[in-house]
Amino acid sequence: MIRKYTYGKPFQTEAVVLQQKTESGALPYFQEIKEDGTLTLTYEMDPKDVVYGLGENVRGINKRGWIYESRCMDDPVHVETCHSLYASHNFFVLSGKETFGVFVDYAGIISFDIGYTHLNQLSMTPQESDMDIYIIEGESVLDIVRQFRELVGMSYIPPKWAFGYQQCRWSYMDEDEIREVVKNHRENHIPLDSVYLDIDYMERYKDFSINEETFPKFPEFVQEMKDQHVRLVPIIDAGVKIEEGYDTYEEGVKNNYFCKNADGTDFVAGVWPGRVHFPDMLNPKARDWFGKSYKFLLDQGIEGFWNDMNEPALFYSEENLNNVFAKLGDYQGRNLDNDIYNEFLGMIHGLPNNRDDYKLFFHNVNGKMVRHDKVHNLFGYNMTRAAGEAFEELEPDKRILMFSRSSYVGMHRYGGIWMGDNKAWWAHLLMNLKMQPSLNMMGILYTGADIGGFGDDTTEDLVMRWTQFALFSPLMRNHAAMGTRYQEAYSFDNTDTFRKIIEIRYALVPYIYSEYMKAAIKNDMYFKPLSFVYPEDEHAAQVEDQLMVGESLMCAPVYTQNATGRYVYLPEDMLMIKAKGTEDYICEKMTKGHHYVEVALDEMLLFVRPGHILPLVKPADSVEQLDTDNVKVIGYKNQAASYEMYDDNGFTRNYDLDKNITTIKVSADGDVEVEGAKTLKVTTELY
Ligand code: MIG
Repeated sequence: MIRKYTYGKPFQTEAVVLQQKTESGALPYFQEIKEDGTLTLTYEMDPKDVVYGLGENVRGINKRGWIYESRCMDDPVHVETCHSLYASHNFFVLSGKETFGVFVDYAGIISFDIGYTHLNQLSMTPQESDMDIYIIEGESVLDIVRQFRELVGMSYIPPKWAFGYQQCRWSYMDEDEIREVVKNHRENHIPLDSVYLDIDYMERYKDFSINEETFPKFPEFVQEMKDQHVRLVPIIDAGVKIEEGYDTYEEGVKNNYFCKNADGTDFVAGVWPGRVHFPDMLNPKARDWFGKSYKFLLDQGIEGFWNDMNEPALFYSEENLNNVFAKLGDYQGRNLDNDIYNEFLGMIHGLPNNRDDYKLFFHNVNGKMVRHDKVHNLFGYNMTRAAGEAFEELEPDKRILMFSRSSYVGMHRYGGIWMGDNKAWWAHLLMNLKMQPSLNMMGILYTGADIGGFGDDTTEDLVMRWTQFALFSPLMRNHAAMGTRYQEAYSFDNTDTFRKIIEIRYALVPYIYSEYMKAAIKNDMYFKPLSFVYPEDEHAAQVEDQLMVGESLMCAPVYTQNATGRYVYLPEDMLMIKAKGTEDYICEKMTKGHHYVEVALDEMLLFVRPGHILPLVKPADSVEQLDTDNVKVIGYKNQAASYEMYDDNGFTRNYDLDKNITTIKVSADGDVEVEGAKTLKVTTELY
């Protein structure tokens, strides 16, 4: 059951697709406190209550014990005391003495204090009290999540090739460097489906342009890569370079498609290309125009994009920069003692992503000027929506890969996200795991973090362990920042080990794809905390380093350096697969409870649930080359089980569950029956 409560006059975010009527009574569960015009809603938690959700944030699967703030931020140093990352995901479920879900549909800045100020108090404080709050009740946490997902609409579905392994690096400078990356994968038979184009493919960082010196024959190059089953995925940045004669800039100025200053002139910020204007993503006409601009690349054979810097990140606003320059001279010749030095530094450090700068510009929403800071969290969402809506028109019969850095609830209908600029830290491998189910709760299913870590120099063992976990993620992309150590799968001594790990991903692609499609179509989660599947098991709620992956699997990665094993908790008897590769693994039946399992650096663990089977295929160099008609299933002897495999052509938009399901049934005697869409050849391996 969903009930909606309205405070003040909320900005219509269009996060919700199933419109609800506002209730007349008071908001249940919460107490309202008003102090100095600020509204705070509080709830007294039971010490045992668990809080799930809030999407992209630091800390645990259980969000208790910290204060989170929805304020989309470009912050490349995600230490555990950060309050905000790139997104605003104001949905959580409190589970315990009372169980209910809360979605605060609010475009501005809001904080969620979940046991920070007071251990057992949850409180929500919006910047201004104009918001819709949805209270959701249901039979279980998962049921509440499903209702929420129905409320906000179906998740985005990428093309099937986007379930392959993908390689990115900020500093692949030209065609030849990319050819080399592809060659190194192909020669080593490390599967690969795409290579990303970071900002250097553009001409002076101009959106919808191509550097003709480094990519002289772009459409031919795109085709050359496609002939090798590799897609190129260019980046699109939020800021449009100010440059006379540049069409995107000139069209934007002429039609008033850019965000404005209070005086009606176009707002100027600094980002990659230097001085830029921000397209007014909240203005429907500007959105339509910006989205249609992707056509420039679609026409050259591009089938996927990633949207960056759309918090929006700014290096500086021109206004603040001028102020800083005006003041700089005052410091010259002065004795910079502690206080003055800090003031001086603070001025410079205060230039990027300055909170006050977000108050300087305005959006034109159907004729009304809205100050940016009041709708700050909707920018990235609407940039991706711009593209998503345009793709529906420009490519009605084709799925286009799209994911974004910044997001708000509702953006999951148009694309996925990657988890932004993480670091080559072991802690961020674990953070990656914990964020997955929280993001799935928001409807963001196509997601993953930069494998190996984006910032700082990585190590071979970290990339290995990370790849062993990330091979379960729908978005599986290795990415690193300019200036850091190279971390492609062939860059280290043990290329064979990397190949074997990535091959496991390809053996799993039919399973991962099936589970993704079923989750998207049925508003389910692909990654779940153990407690969502085993709500009666008190210990399951304690487990924050294992996840359920679709219906058949549980994963338990090693995320500690130099560890040669780990503790695993099994909420029921399971079949453990300890794998070095698709031809090199052992299976062992294990009993419910705690275990210590040895896991060498080149090994990883998968657990198959009883009553379930795991379908596998032979790996190939790319998703397109997989033979999905010959399937091996791993399961239990003397147990009847079945699996619904989803398959389709992988690129059209008619996702028909009934038509595309093939059911594989294994009887207690081990007999196999295949029914439905496809004729499969199935072999079994039962334990
Ligand atoms: O300020 O385009 O998160 O993935 O490589 C850095 C360069 C801008 C941030 C993205 C990252 C990307 C980088 N971008």
